[in-house]
Amino acid sequence: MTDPVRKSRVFSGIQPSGLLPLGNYLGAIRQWLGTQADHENYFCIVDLHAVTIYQQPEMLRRKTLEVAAMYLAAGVDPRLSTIFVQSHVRAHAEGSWLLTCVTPVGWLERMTQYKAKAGQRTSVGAGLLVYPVLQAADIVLYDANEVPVGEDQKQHVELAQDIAQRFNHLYGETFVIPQAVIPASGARILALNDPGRKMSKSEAHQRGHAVCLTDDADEIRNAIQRAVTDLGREIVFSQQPEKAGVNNLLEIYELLTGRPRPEIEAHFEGRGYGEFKQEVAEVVIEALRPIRERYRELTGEPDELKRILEVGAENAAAIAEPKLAEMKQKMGFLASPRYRVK
Ligand code: AQP
Repeated sequence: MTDPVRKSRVFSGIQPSGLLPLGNYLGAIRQWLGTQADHENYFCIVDLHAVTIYQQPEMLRRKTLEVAAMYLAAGVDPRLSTIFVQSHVRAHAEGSWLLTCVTPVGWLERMTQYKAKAGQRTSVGAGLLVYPVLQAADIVLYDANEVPVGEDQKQHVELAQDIAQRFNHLYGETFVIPQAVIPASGARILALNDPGRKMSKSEAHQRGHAVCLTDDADEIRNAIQRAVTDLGREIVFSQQPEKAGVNNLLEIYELLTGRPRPEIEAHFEGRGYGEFKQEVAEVVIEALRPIRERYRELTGEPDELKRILEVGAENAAAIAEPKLAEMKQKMGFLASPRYRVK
């Protein structure tokens, strides 16, 4: 299905539902930077996903621009990558409906994120159940080969594979089957105050849960100094549950310094947790400083951000709309001049 001369295509996105925590940066955005030069990249601000949970409208508008600013500040280059807002390309919503109709409800009820989020609520919006189908549409409309995400999204990308295969089976070869790309380290950055859970945007406002990319030096120092570790003394990479807090801080240190694991363990050998946390905090502060400064400049230029997003939406629609037209044609919809693809 993939055109042998086209570059491998990458699609990924982040919800504009809050301040971006370090987990989003290490699990997703940092991976994106690695594919910019030699892949065709589509990095989306997935606002249609964000509204599966109520968003205060003015906040959603603001957060959408803030996430765009954060992509740029973190190094996503609009000359190399298409940056756009999901709701600006209508094919996502329409394609999602078409895919919903080929998706058994049992596949959606199996999703662990749905079960976890639905379990926390008395009333569950239907969007929460079907949003993995929207995510599948996001990916397959671009015939994306690679989907760089954190570990929490692995199951959703596998669902996108199943949905694409089912559509191909019912209506003939239409979609490339996407592959999740999950980093070896940083795939699941844990909550600093509870290393049994992942660090997440929706909880980033809780004291001590996360470091956000916009935090200043004192906020970062405080969060890391308070990070939950264990009663032991060994500063070593370990998959043992009781070492999860230390392992988490070590992974953050590893990713931000690029030093090999044995060298890091040797560096911290014999040192106490207090000193260890201090050094991790300084590394995080220095790594985030340029991002925070650039972010501040960019949020002062909303017109420029909107211009970049407009160009991005045009580029994205140029790929997604013909794919949607192909889906509709294959499914048997009567063509209409009102829906002619530009
Ligand atoms: N802790 C994490 N470690 C590594 N990667 C992560 N990602 C998210 N958290 C971590 C990856 O970041 C991308 C964007 O995901 P998202 O917008 O769903 O972010 P979130 O922080 O998970 O957002 P929410 O709204 O707070 O969701 P919940 O409540 O589900 O945690 C994805 O590639 C994701 O894998």
